Amino acid sequence: MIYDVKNETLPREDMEALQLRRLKSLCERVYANVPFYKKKFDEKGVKPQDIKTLKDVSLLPFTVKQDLRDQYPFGMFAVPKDQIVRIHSSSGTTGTATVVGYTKRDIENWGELVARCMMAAGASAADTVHNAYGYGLFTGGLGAHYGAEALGATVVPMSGGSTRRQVTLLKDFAPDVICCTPSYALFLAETGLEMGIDIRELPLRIGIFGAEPWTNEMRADIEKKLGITAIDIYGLSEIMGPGVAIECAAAQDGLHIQEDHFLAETIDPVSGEPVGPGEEGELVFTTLTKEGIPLIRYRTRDLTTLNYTPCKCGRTTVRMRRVTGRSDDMLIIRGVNVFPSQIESILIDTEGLTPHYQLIIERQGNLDTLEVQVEVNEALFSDEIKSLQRVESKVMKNIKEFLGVTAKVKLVEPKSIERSLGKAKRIIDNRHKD
Ligand code: DLL
Repeated sequence: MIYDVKNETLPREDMEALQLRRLKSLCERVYANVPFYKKKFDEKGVKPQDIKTLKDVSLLPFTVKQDLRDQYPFGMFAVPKDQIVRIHSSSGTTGTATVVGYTKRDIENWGELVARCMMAAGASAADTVHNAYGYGLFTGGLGAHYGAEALGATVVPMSGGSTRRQVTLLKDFAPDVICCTPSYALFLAETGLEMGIDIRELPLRIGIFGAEPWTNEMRADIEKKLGITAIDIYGLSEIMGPGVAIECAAAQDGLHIQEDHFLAETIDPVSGEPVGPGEEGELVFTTLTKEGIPLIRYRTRDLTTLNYTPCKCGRTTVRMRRVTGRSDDMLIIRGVNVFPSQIESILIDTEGLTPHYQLIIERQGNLDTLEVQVEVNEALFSDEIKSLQRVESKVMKNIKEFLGVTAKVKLVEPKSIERSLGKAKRIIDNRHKD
């Protein structure tokens, strides 16, 4: 089922005409109202009137996270403060927070877009949605909440934390849909088993998971352990929050970008030049309808490919391959580029290991060292030492063979790696500490 048939199935020419119209008006708006953009446009020698085709977007300047930090807190807003009805902020792991503001219309659009996502995931107005994304300054909680309400579903505004209580309510309220990070979904399944509640036996049907990278292997694991269909939802605070793109349940093959609101490009992260469809690049978004804090060519740092081929669900919107890494998450271990997701795939594919892991990077002298700590499951834990050693060397061998780096692999006890209630912390990089 498609929530907004008209806008989600526009023929390509109509979509592009709509995008161009919106892009032109966006450029006029930011040039007139945001001194930061006026300066950027002037420095590049580009005027709003220079945008004649969609391809002309490449004439426009990029925006990066640091720009939002430099304009902290409200310098990028394009409307007077009295039109802003909501603020969200992402703290990030480094540096000053970034702040985003929404007008009433922005909030309405966001609700509609997340409602589209929920329907694409297979949910309907008849469903109950257990929302375990954190409420507060993080966009996950309120974003999913307003979307579920716009859809007409019943929302349980659980937020993150109180994991045992979450499991009890999953049993008692029998929701059809759960929203949380993929790593937290696994933690819920694990906690359920400790409490004698097998989530697979509950009516829960659909999980809408995002806010952190995960792999297809992890999806298979979640689907098995929770007995649900696991759908990938993508978004970022700067652009809106959750709901920028979503997988459809029909294909589970790439995430449909809400192109009537967000113009997507992929670029070479080093040169900044556009890359072609199907080629991996950094995802860049221009917000076509945002009023509070419209952004031009925002560099997400997320790596993906764009796929314009038709999808069997009937939506015509471009699909992005799931994001398995960010250009700034890429680890360079002794010169070799390694993404945490590549290691995750190897771990999950290994019998006896769990998706709970951490990567610890140190520098000894001038050499980087990578240690992979991964929890074993109960069965392997109670097996002989010899079996543990066999698994350790198998993982080391696979990492060496597939990724070309030498890693120390340390198997750790079940449940010894700290569980996160939101985004999982997978990387501990001690190289840049004094
Ligand atoms: O994480 C918004 C969100 C909330 C998305 C709930 C989905 C569900 P930020 O905290 O600003 O916003 O973090 C945005 O998280 O640039 C990606 O690197 C990463 N990310 C978000 N969704 C996915 C996903 C929210 N499905 C940053 N797969 C983004 C991979 C994701 N990475």
